[in-house]
Amino acid sequence: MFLLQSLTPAEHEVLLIDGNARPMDERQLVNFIIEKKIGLVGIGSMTRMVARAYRMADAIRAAGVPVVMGGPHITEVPDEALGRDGGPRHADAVALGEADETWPQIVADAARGELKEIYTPVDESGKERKPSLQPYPTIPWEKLDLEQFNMVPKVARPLLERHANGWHSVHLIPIESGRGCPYGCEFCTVTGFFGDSIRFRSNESVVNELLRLKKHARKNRSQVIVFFIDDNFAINIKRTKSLLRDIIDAGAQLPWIAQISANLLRDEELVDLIEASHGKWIFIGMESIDPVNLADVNKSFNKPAEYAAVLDRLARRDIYAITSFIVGLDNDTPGVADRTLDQIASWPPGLPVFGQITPFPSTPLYDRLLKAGRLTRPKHWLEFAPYQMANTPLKMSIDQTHAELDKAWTESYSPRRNAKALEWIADKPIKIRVMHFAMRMFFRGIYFPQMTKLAWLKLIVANRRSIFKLASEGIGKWRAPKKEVDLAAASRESVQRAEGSVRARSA
Ligand code: B12
Ligand code: SF4
Repeated sequence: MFLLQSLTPAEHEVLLIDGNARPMDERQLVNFIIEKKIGLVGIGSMTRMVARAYRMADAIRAAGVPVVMGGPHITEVPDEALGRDGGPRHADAVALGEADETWPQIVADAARGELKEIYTPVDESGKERKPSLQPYPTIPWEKLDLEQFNMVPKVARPLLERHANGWHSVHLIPIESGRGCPYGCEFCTVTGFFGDSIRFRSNESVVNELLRLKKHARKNRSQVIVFFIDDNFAINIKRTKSLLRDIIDAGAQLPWIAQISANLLRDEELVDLIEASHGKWIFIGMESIDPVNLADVNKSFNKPAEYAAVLDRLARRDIYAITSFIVGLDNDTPGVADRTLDQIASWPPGLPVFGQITPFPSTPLYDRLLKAGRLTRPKHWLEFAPYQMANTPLKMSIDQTHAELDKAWTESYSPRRNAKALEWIADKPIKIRVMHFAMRMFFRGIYFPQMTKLAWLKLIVANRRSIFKLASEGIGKWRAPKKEVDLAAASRESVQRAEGSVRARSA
């Protein structure tokens, strides 16, 4: 949405609301729209939140304000939003595919009251046109109100403002350096959506964006962490290395996170450059430790036998991984959680995340399961339920799959595993261990929502031993330099006293 905002013709003002960061119900949203005199509402959504997006769209349209919808889900099933599949209509217009070029046109049409139903990015001959990303618009981060995107819980901000330089305000800023991934994993929408043509921004444009963000963070005494949202940030290793070198040469390093597939992390030089450019966390779609499962979903380029070496290569440079697994693949049987957890325990610690296999519309997986009559909820998104299967697995039941998923999450973030993770990195600086522990607490919340103070309190009590250990060591370290300073001052004083008495005696 930051990108579309910056592509909006200058005479229009754009207000951004992230439904995750600033949730509103239908009435609140409509009141906001009326109060701000908004003339056109654009809604983007992933499949999992589209039912909510439709509810919002219905309420906005009922209030007489036109709605345009776009994004991956709308592109995959546009008839649904337009009510052409027998269901109710939710949008006045839909933008299919990448809307970089169609959005300004949509806004102009809406301003004239001539909104069309479907906007498709095509060239003069009617062929789909993908934005080249060169040139790339400037996103004016300095001018945007990022308050709704501050990741630090409100209760913790005053304390951190006083004691932790800049950590009261932490922003995870999404930056794309390129689009597209040609690998075509069976469950993934990316190859279908962005096409297998990979496009990159120029190094210069990415470096300039980082430099501006760095300056902004320094000025505001806040922390900026960059999320390179490319689906496979090292898909062209040569180009990624050249970008990272340019970032280092320009001094544009900010802590960053990116998604890179395991096969591309064999390259030592690449990992060296990731470290030097301040890459901290790499999201790796491991999916499964079973090569049969990986072959089934067209992801045989993942080699489970090398996962440990890849994670070790990263951990040696203080880079850790968010390791993502899918439960319910065709070769999974009861006990898959335990088998996976055993493997994970033998690797350097990371942040494992687990999801059930999900047939997203328009993916090869969806078509295969549909043909095989295995979709139990063919329109699962309209009755969205977190972590619930929408198809029958082959070698276990749906209930068994849910139980495996639950086991994987429960055990991965148990106080015992959290303590073990800290033990594994016991020789690392305290800063790294505190960060690791904090990330574990937050990542647990993906599956076990931690929305109340009580939930956090329970979590703290359960992990009290690890917290106590870190806190006592941290306080010791914090006081140590102070003690050193005190000792240095005392010895300076005694030297001065001694010198004074020597001078006095000689006089
Ligand atoms: C960043 C990201 C996240 C972030 C989201 C942060 C945020 N709030 O933005 C995080 C890490 C939290 C995340 C989580 C998840 N994600 Co995600 N994520 C992405 C990622 C990598 C980048 C999104 C992005 O900004 N792209 C760049 C912009 C330019 O592209 P775009 O968003 O598609 O927008 C363009 C067009 O779609 C269109 N457009 C989009 N919206 C609108 C709206 C209007 C009005 C118009 C006109 C046009 C328009 O115009 C834009 C410019 O061309 C995409 C993959 C990808 N490369 O897109 C996956 C992706 C969106 N995620 C996906 C999934 C599945 C998830 C999870 C469900 C994973 C999981 N199993 O838990 C979770 C859900 C989290 C939740 N509860 O909200 C899928 C969605 C598939 C689908 N059909 O819904 C994607 C496509 C990845 C994939 N492998 O298939 N994700
Ligand atoms: S490597 Fe990742 S982004 Fe590329 S097709 Fe596979 S899952 Fe999708």
